[in-house]
Amino acid sequence: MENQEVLSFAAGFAIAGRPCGAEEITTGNINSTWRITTDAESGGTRYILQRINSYVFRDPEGVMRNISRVTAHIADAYAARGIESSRRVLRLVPALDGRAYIEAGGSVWRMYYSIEDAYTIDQSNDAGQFMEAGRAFGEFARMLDDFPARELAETIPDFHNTVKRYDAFLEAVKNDKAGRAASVAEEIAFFRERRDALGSIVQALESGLVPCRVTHNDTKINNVMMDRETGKAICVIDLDTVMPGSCLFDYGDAIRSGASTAAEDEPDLDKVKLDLELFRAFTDGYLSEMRDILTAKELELLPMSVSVLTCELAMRFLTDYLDGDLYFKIRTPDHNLIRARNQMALALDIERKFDAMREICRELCERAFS
Ligand code: GN1
Ligand code: MG
Repeated sequence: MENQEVLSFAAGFAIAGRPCGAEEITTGNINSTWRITTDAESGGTRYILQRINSYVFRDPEGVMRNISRVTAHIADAYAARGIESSRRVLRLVPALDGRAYIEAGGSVWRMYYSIEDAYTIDQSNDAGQFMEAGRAFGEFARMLDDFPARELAETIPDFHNTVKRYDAFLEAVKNDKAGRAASVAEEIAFFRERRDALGSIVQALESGLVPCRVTHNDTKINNVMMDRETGKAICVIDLDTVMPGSCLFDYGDAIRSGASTAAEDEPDLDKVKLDLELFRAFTDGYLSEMRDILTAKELELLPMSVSVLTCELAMRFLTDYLDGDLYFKIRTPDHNLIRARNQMALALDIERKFDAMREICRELCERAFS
């Protein structure tokens, strides 16, 4: 998309001054994002402009309603405690007509104030940093503990419903739209073997064994902004998938994405392992915020959630590969297959380390309650 066009959309928001710079930020797999700068006379202020992917988010209004409510709730909670929150929670820039978004060029666009002097990391081997991420996602959940979760729109219905995702996977195998099923028979078998385990968290949620909470649903470490000066986590970002769900989705997905020794699309599978030190660090940070909130059942299911969420994403990548790459942005024709194999390798290592994970959780829980 031409910068000129992006700038014209940016001008639809109540920003200070004239937007003059648009630089695309290409890290996300779903939405498209630009950093917008206003001209020097008006202070060179920076904003984040995003086009919501309407293939993935069928109800962009619901997405924006959720984000408006959740960010307001967190800002109010900080204000009530006398804490300045402009760098601790995302702030939407209203459109010129007062709405939270604009519709332009066939898409829905929204804008945030940029959080300055902060950065994100795509991957970290630093236990201290990963503990900060755990603390940040834990704090996010804690701040929203008194929010009526069921009032939130389900922005992607059944997002972590692994039972339905398994059915969608079988459907993709059957339809074989891209003619690739025969070439990935081993991968397909992997998920058939894990069918029962895959459904365990969603079944616990549906049967009421674990509570429904506000969940973030994309708890990658790069969705936490770190303060440039202190290195501490300051703000959780990427709120499109905030929905009702289980906190086990968030915890499991955070470990899956952040405690791996390799990037999600590393093709050399020998490099893909679960790092138990990172696992411990995140769990420690998360429990430092959530220890009084989580139920005994949730605590018990922490290790299981890591296994389930890893298999879930592996299966989603393979499903998209079978469908002909409709969902995730790809950079090479086999990108989704590489990602699927990578996450399968991680899932296998998690299975090998399951007892060690359980032991670490037990130890941290004991400490948390002592
Ligand atoms: C997508 O675009 P990004 O990186 O925030 C996906 C997540 C996956 C992730 C894997 C809405 O997130 O569920 O875990 O890719 N988001 C959506 O990299 O499907
Ligand atoms: Mg995301």
